Amino acid sequence: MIRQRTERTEWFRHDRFGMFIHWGIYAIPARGEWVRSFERMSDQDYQTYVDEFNPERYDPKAWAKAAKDAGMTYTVLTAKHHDGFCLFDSKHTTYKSTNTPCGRDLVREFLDAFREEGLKVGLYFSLIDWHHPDFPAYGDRIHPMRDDESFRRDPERFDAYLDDMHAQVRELLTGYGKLDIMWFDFSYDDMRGEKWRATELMTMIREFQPQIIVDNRLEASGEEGGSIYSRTPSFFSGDFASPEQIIPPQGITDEDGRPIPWEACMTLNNNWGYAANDHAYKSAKTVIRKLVECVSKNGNLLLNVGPDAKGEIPRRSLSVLTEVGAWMRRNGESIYGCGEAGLDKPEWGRYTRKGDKLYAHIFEESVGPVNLSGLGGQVKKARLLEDGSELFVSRPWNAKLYPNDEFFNFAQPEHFTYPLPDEL
Ligand code: FHN
Repeated sequence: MIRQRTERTEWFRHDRFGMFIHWGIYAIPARGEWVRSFERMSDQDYQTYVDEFNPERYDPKAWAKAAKDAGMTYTVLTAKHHDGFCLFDSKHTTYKSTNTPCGRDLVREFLDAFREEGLKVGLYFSLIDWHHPDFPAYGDRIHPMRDDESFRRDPERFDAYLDDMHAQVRELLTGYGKLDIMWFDFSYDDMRGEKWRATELMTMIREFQPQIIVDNRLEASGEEGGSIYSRTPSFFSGDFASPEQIIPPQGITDEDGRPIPWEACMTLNNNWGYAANDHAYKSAKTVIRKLVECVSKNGNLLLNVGPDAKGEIPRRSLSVLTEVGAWMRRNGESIYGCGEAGLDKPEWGRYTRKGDKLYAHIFEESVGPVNLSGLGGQVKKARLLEDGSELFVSRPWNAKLYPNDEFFNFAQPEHFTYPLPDEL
């Protein structure tokens, strides 16, 4: 299990930076992807949006170029979110993009465009389906719109739901070419593991797409074998962990301390789906620092965009991605294929490492030289990634990194204010 997981995730642990795309009918109300649930919309209310869905400016090639220019190397699109609306031409529902004025299989066009741009492709698939007649309500926390008292949890009906859910996953696995990621979302309360018939689902996935990597959100309740964090992960525990909106303090390991592949998924503003009035965008600097932090802890960053009802990525998102891309073009070698440095976090920023190359990401404007604590004589030379210029590393026991002009002054003998140790 763990060996295969390590092999399957090799490209994932190298690529480090991906684009998450939450897109669907909810882009029309433009109040986030949970709008139907939070505003207790009935099927009829929501149908208004379905009937008018026609993203005439949808250009997945432009999306793919924006992702690539940002330095992203893989992407995950919501093929179906909790509202049950399929962005693909599923034969198991009429609730799909090909049944709207749009008339297009949006997933197929997305996959073609991103593969053509050389990015790896993944699909997000919701285990929850607010539209399916056989998906039961679970209190008012998850699906308040199902207030119908007569609706109850009925094993036969839920099995019928699972048959359709599995059939749609099979459609995606067998009808859309090679996929790199299957991103399930989400288990909750007692709805996890075999309640989704997870072994059957994962068996199908491994049969049709043996190379694909799967997130850990099928989860597992104790008796079904362990989660991805356990020393005995279950067959459906997944290939990578998927912390959301947070970066784990120390990275992620299992019970025996073995590193687990992981990616932090994060929004650029405060919503996954398009929200017209959410202007609280992260700056490019914040995104870069979060990406560096993820990599410094052996993780990835899956950064989300929420395209609008016309099919365009919001301009604010694009401007942040453009700035991040400019940084990645000059500094990407400190991200791709890198991981933790095995050193304490320095006070001025973070380290990432690739083999015998150490990358010092200096976040804080440091007064004077940067203390490469504990590195002493280990550093042979230093270069600024931005322009390749030489940086100087002093050779006392606690090496310091100097911008070249400053060190040049320091190097004069009278500046040595302490005896150098005999051995270096
Ligand atoms: O409910 C979803 C939410 O809409 C979004 O898709 C995030 C992304 O990881 N996952 C769930 C919340 O945990």
